[in-house]
Amino acid sequence: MHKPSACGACGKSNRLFPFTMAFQPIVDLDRHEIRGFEALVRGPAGESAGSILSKVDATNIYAFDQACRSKAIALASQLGLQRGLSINFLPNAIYDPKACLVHTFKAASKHRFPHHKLTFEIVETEALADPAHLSGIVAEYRNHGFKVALDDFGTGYSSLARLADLKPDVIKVDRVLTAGCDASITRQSILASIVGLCREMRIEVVFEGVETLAEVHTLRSIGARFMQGFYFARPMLEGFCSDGDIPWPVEAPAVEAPLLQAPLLEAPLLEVAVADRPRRLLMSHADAC
Ligand SMILES: [Ca+2]
Repeated sequence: MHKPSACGACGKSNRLFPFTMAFQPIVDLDRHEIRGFEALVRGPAGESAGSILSKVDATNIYAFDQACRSKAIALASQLGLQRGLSINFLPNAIYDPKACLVHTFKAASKHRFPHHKLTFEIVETEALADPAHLSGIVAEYRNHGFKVALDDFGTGYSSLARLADLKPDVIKVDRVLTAGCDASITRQSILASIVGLCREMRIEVVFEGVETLAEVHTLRSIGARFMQGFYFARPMLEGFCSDGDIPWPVEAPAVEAPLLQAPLLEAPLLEVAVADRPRRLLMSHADAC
């Protein structure tokens, strides 16, 4: 990874290409309300993230990453967002936490965006040469009252070791685990253990890439509360959907489970019949509390 020779090099990068943001809701299934929105980069006319990210290289990654954070905050503020805002960032695009994040902090202050409503999602696309560097970034965000999320949990570099090292406020479970979970006992066991683990660690869990009602019901049966995905809403270019736009599933009242006193996997998750899975998994979960 190319590194600038000194902090401030982000401002000397090549002139950036135009881009904007789309916003996809993260929903709260307990309250039937939108928890917040994730800002996703798009072209000015709604072009895909891939078409924009293909223009990012070693000469402009610092400026682009910084501009993304500032753009998301400015746009969300101009659009009158009252809910939370999640912003992706690449830890390798941060050269010096204190110097590189100052523009983000200024953007939040300028737009009077409450720090506690901002969550920064750590996206690791390559191995970090210095894991302590990431810890420094997380610490700097926390010092300013922001939340930190571990993105794409369950894939690549977003591992249990990273969870232990960073102790984020939120983890976002990747679609590789949620996709087809209704038909996979193995996935249900893994997801249930993630829910239990994060409950013990007081970490919020968001399940990404939820696309079907069957996945929603299965995730609810193992105690999932926050979800994101095409089932609920697609990203909206420079706009926000409302609570009334979400197809809230009809379901039994949610169980407010206290912290687990025993490992969730001690519950007989693998012994229940597939046809009876949602009810039995919920009972197993409650029994374990
Ligand atoms: Ca993300």
